[in-house]
Amino acid sequence: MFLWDWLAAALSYLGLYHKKGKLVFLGLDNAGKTSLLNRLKFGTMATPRPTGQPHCEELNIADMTFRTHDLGGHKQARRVWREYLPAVDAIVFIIDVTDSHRFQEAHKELQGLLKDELTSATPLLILGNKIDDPRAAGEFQLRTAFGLHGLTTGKEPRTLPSGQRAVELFMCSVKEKQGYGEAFRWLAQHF
Ligand SMILES: Nc1nc2c(ncn2[C@@H]2O[C@H](COP(=O)(O)OP(=O)(O)O)[C@@H](O)[C@H]2O)c(=O)[nH]1
Ligand SMILES: [Mg+2]
Repeated sequence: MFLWDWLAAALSYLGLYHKKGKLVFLGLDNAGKTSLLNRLKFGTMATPRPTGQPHCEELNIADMTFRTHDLGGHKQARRVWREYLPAVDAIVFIIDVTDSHRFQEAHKELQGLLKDELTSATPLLILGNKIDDPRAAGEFQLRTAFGLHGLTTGKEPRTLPSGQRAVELFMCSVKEKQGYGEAFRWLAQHF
């Protein structure tokens, strides 16, 4: 298969073929953002990382731009990704579901994002990643830890009342290629 065919196939799988927009992947370090980006880029988990951890990576395929930013840590980084937010069409917030010690830290970041007036109408996909790992928290447990009961707007395809922000949690494994296809197809119908 030619590279172009591969990329077109990858985009159609995600419901993003012929779509135009900017997506940003946010989450604590180690959540799986770079792995997800590489899945889109090469279809592999390989993480070329010769010079330490970049805080920001970008990928362009056709009319779609994907960017990753690590959350948490110092204010300087926050300023950088926040400047990018007004241009963003959809947000993907990734959580490592095996790392319950950092749920509180990740929850704080998610709360900050939910409160941010810059993106109060931007569709938000929350990915609970690494469900292949035996230590993974279940979906209900994750919804409880992140205060998502009653907050998410539903996995079924439907049009939301105007002004209502689309927010939903999907569990996935970037490693095992599970769950994120459905999640992106959900996201794609909201922008
Ligand atoms: N078990 C498992 N490990 C994963 C999965 N996705 C990513 N990882 C691993 O988690 C670590 C951090 O991933 P990375 O993409 O660098 O996270 P980032 O800091 O958010 O960019 C790496 O060792 C990945 O191989 C997954 O679905 N399952
Ligand atoms: Mg990374």
